Amino acid sequence: MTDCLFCRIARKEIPARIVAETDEYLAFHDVSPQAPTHVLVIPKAHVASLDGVTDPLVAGRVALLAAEVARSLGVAASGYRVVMNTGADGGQSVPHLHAHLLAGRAMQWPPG
Ligand code: DGP
Repeated sequence: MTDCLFCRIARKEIPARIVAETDEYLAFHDVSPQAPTHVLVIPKAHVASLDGVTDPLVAGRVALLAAEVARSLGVAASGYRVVMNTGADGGQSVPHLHAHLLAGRAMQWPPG
């Protein structure tokens, strides 16, 4: 999708601090970190949210790339949270599927 913010990051039209990349997926630091480690994982192909995902591989690849990034950044042993905000009530502000990898501090529950 031409004007989508994360599509533009995927095409390298907007700079981002990339931490991992494959042909089809990208992981980059969130511009507004909510934890000492806050990375976003996206498919490069546009899909608006988890609600629009039809291929289970897409959700699986996003989740497993988040786990791989957690290991590569050295936060897997202490633990982390992976979140996909979905839709308005889910708190999603960017309509391109993304998983938040949050780590580096103890997370609270319920998340609010
Ligand atoms: P959500 O609210 O779940 O849709 O999360 C969107 C996240 O995207 C939010 O944590 C801030 C982040 N974000 C927004 N604009 C940019 C940007 O231009 N660059 C980067 N790296 N992150 C962004």
